[in-house]
Amino acid sequence: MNKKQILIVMGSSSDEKFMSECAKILDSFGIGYDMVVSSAHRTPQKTREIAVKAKESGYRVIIAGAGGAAHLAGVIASETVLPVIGVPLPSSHLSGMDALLSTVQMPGGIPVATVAIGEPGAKNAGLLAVEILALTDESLHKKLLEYRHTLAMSVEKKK
Ligand code: RP5
Repeated sequence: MNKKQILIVMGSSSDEKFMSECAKILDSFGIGYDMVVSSAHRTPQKTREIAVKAKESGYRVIIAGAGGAAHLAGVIASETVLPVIGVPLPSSHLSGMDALLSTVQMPGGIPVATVAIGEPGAKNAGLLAVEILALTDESLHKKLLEYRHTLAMSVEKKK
């Protein structure tokens, strides 16, 4: 059984500069993950297989980041009932508004938890995935509370 609980999928290797923020968060919480490149448009069969096999591979949450006409998160969500978090990326001339609308506007029945555009979204996708895992992991829950405390302290120091 795969011990890596999170699967990060990116539409292109050019998305890594954004999605690395997600990986940093998972690293900081000691969560195992795999990061793969697969496109909803350029490699649709591969994307479908990844989504179909994700549960039996041991993943518990999928994070999908893509730019432009970003169907990656929605396509993956259509093939699995694992929670899917979509990260719209600003890789096009429309600065991510296209990806935001493509990712967030899912029809009723197939949810994608869509976060903010770009690096903050990638970071929050990682944190949201940790929060989902923490529902059944008390030590992870405590680490999240510590993270929030540290965050609040860093804001106070900047006053
Ligand atoms: C999307 O098109 C990818 O997710 C990426 O954000 C964008 C551009 O991809 P490249 O042309 O840089 O490979 O599918």
